Amino acid sequence: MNELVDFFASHRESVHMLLRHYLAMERPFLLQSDLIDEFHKLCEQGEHAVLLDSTVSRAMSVAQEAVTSAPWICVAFRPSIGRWNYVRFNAELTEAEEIDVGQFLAFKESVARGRGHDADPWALEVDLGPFNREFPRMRETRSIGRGAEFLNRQLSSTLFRDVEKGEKQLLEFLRLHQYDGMQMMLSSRIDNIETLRRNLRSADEFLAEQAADADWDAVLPRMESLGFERGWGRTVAQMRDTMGLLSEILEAPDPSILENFLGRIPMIFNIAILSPHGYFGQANVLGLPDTGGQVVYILDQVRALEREMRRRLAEQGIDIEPQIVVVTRLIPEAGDTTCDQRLEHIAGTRNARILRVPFRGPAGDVIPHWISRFEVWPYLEQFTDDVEKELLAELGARPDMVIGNYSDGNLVATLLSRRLGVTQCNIAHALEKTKYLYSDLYWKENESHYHFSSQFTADLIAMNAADFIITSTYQEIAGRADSVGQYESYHSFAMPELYRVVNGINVFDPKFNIVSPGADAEIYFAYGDQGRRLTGLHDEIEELIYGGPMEHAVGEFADREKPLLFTMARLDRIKNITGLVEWYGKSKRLQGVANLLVVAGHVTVEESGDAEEREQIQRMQSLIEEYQLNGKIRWLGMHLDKNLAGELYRVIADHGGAFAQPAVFEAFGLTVIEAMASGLPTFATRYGGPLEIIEDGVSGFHIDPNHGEEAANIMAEFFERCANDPGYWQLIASGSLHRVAARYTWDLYADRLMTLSRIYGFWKYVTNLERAETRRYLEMFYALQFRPGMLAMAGG
Ligand code: UDP
Ligand code: LCN
Repeated sequence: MNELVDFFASHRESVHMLLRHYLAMERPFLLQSDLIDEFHKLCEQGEHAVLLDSTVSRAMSVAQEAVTSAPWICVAFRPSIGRWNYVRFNAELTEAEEIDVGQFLAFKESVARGRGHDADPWALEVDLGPFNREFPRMRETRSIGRGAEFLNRQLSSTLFRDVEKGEKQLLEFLRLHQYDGMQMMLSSRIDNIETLRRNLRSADEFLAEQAADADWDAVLPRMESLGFERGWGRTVAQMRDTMGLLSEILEAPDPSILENFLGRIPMIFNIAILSPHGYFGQANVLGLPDTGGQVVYILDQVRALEREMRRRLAEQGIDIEPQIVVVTRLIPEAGDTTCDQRLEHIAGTRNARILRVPFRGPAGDVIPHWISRFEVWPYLEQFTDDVEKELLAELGARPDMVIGNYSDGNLVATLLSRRLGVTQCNIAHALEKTKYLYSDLYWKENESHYHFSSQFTADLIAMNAADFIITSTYQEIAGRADSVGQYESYHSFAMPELYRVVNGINVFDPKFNIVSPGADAEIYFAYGDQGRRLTGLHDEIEELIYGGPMEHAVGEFADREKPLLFTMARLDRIKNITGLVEWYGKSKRLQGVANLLVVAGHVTVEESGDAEEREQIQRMQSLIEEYQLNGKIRWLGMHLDKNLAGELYRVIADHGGAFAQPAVFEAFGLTVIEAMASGLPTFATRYGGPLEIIEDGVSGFHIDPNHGEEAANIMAEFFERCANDPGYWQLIASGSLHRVAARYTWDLYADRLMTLSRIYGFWKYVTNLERAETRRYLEMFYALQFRPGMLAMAGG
């Protein structure tokens, strides 16, 4: 940034013009696109062309936002992913100086509060940076989201730096593992490393003499006398292999050996998964308020995790049935869902179940009705107390890991894992902060509806308390070169009159790991996999698409020959289904080559209890009317069961159709991978997960929801090209199938998550004492900031 300050000094006149140009816009806040567009406009005026190809030009290309209050302009620069600098310019004196993030935020606050208001000099500054000073940090942007790999390298190089301490820690860790009173791995007979080394050698000599496929019982007496307990392997060959890994670690630790060894330790028998809000059920719930991909994700995750836990325990020779409990809210007024039942077995698993615990009011009364995810905060402490009791009774033991989902689940996971002393994993699904422009700065204006003061505080507490965080994509953590990541947006932000975050989370923290979800391979498989196709559903699907008037349907297709452009989502504003209908309505070209099939929400406002959905329904109706789309669009206001939805994607593929996901922002986008797994060419938003899921032009296409005309042209061009060259459709279809198979499967997910849980379990054990400072700070933040806000919300 010094370079910029120097350039500023030597080209005062041109820079002065640029600053005046920005001030002349008379907007207190300028976004990245405003800054760049205005910069180019100015450069087009010949005499300022000096700015092009200069330090200023390079700086403006990485400017993220500016705050103006004449004569001042403060600009936030993001020279590379996760790194920020701030510069304050004075347009009158043509001066520039670098400022720190706290000064930048204070300026932003004063501008947001309006002329005559200064930022509060006593505002609480939240800074978690100092607590992490002692902890290893990654430096390279390409390492972001690969925390476990980094930790393994770190652990293997530092574990034995202090040989005595490292060996002692490893030994104690290996003696820690028990299940229901049954000791595993090592017994107290081995109480020092020398004995461990010696006995590993003796065990290997002994095992070398045994049949390679003999099991633990066959070798038990000798192994126990050497201090080894169950858990090393199902067969003698596996036991020798695992012991070999440990010997190698003791000789000279290597990251991949450490990961391999830790991955085999029987540490995870019981898992609790927290997902309080919405309607969590297995049928009739998708599309209900606050109920979408998170439910699909968790149910698929549970099935995959149970399989993987069972496989790993069997490999280690342990005959224990793993248990997974998904904890959610019990809703007495549950409509035609099962959300009023306390316990429900999860289909496709042996043992996993949903445990529902009601929200209770201050007097202990059970809350009967659904509560928006923005309103749950006052109920979560009591919920945590109740969950703790019910969960322990249900499992008959402590869970070995708690996984939180979304802001509310992550907060409950934080409280629970602190009490129970177990590993905590966080999954955001979608962080609300980046969904709405200036949701932090103007939190007060939206507080009565969104309660972001509670939600963002809960997010900060949970993400800092978690032992590890898994995300579906890289961009979820750190964005891209030209866009800010969802987690990155928590690094620094201002909530005037509440607090100012100068270091909330660091994207270089090794707690971040990318573990992408999949699409249920039983349901979403390729259209060409004829033997598995659900042909029994074809008549129903034919009727849904091409039938005449029916309940919950609007419109009929006049020309059945055209391929279908299909979209399916909740009818939320952010999903932008109405945007797609509008682009389609405006594009005669697209109308000429494809029909539009929409599965979303309800077709009449009377059917909906959700204000936002009702507004979207009205908009759909008027767009269809305004653009006279009858004959070209069919809108099904119904929620399709997943088998039907799965077969529908394939039927559309049979007819050379495509899928569109036009969201204004999509955190990940399960429908995108479902469509791709069916072999359906997909056009999806470039804001959020789909930008990373799809390789543009290879496994689908990116569209920009802010440029509808261009998006419509991209789609029309695709259909036109396919009409001339059917091989092109096949090319994109097979690109999509390959992409999903390589990157987005639940088997890959479960394997990775199980490995991570062990690595972070070990890391937690090794660093537990040192993290006490962070924990205590977060507890204070919870007690002094979160609780009063939450109690005020409850009216108490
Ligand atoms: N879904 C469905 N039937 C419907 C609408 C949606 O089965 O009528 C499913 C869809 O297949 C996907 C999930 O709901 O599995 C939506 O997840 P996504 O991540 O796309 O969006 P979210 O709703 O979580 O924002
Ligand atoms: C929530 C969202 O908004 C989607 O983008 C995700 O796909 C879903 O959760 C599952 O993580």
